[in-house]
Amino acid sequence: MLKDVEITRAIVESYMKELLDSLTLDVAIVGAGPSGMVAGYYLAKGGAKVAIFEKKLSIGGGIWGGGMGFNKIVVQEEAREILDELGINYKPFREGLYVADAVEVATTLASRTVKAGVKIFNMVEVEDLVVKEGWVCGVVINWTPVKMTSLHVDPLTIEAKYVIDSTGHGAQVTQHLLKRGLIEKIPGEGAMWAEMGEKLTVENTREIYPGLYVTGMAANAVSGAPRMGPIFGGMFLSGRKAAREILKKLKE
Ligand code: 48F
Repeated sequence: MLKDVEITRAIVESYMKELLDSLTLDVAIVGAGPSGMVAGYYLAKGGAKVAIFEKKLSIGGGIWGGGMGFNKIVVQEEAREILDELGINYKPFREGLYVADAVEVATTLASRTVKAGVKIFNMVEVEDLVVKEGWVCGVVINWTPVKMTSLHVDPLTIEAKYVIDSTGHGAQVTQHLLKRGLIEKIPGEGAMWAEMGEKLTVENTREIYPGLYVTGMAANAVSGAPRMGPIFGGMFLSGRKAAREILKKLKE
């Protein structure tokens, strides 16, 4: 016999177990877009305890729509090995430039990330950072519907050795440091220039404040570097770079 309340118990018990297990993390990633998920994948593969908090119901960020809703994304040679590592198919467009199906990229990347051991909490918005003595050491979370309806409901807290701002164009998480005067400015992304934007998104992937890394478009937004449109190699390389740097520090 299938009891209705049994379904509820199965969901509540298993969710709460995972939430309790994620209260203390090696790395809390904010945003399940391409750079955040790739970072999560490599961190988990490297043995780190990592969770991603995504405010939307769906994961994938800007992957799904490709360019203007034409659901294809472009990836350059430098990032091809990441597609291979993840088992994502692609077709050469010309030498050194490849096209992948946006739906396959979003679903396969999400699947590989979760199977690597990353817990993704969707519908959870990071509304602030925990900062103590000049070090970012956690995130402040709330349900997205609470934020959307502006209900007066206090949030909860997750402790993490490192936080990654993978929130894309707005650098939502780093904004909290700016508003408190802990960093000087966030210039915002520059005008479209794919080649430069792709190069700089990887260069700008860094620890912007003790304990806080930026990846992907957030890395360019905090550095005033160009946007690049639907080419994604830089996003993947940025996520991998942040993961590698954090793994090194976690082992120190
Ligand atoms: O924007 P997004 O895809 O970030 P990305 O990894 O990739 C950018 C590309 O998609 C594309 C591009 C070039 O290739 O320019 O735009 O830099 O994903 C960011 C994710 O963060 C979530 C948001 O819903 C999206 O899924 N997000 C944003 N703010 C918050 C958040 C927040 N405060 N809490 C939780 N999730």
